Amino acid sequence: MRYGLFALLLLVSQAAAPATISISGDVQTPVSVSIDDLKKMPRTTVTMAEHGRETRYEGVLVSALLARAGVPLGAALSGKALSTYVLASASDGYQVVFSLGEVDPALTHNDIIVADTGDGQPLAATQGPLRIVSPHDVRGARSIRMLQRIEVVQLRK
Ligand SMILES: Nc1nc2c(c(=O)[nH]1)N[C@H]1C(S)=C(S)[C@@H](COP(=O)(O)O)O[C@H]1N2
Ligand SMILES: [Mo]
Repeated sequence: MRYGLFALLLLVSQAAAPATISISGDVQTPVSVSIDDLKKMPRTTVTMAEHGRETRYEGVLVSALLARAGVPLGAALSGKALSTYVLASASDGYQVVFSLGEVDPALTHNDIIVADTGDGQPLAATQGPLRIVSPHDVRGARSIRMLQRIEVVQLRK
């Protein structure tokens, strides 16, 4: 019985993703970004088809969030900085990686965003409250739901 309650609490704590994500690792300044912060930033809309159904996601480019943490982008994304990757982790333990070059709109056209709404509605608990959407991937596998944190790793320093 006691164990049952413990298991339930564990399940609940794992299921709830925060409305704030942290950006840390090889950054100039670690930052945490809330949904309120996202609403005040330049917004990007993308559509992604899953199971034959299109959803219109809205949010902020991952690159704009990385810029806040002082990650090199644009002209500064050259040389050793190009060995940098972006690790995204979710509250269910799921993790995906993007290269820094893939998320920089000055280098590639991937429109990878942290979304806070789908079809104009806040994301359901199984999706959000925050989710990365990588709309030009062939499959949705890297569009990580229940996003918790973003860590930046520069391999060559
Ligand atoms: N946190 C988390 N995100 C995830 C997954 C997961 O297991 N956990 N599965 C991925 C896979 S394989 C797919 S196809 C899409 C499915 O997204 P949907 O449930 O919105 O269709 O979510 C991706 N994001
Ligand atoms: Mo998938």
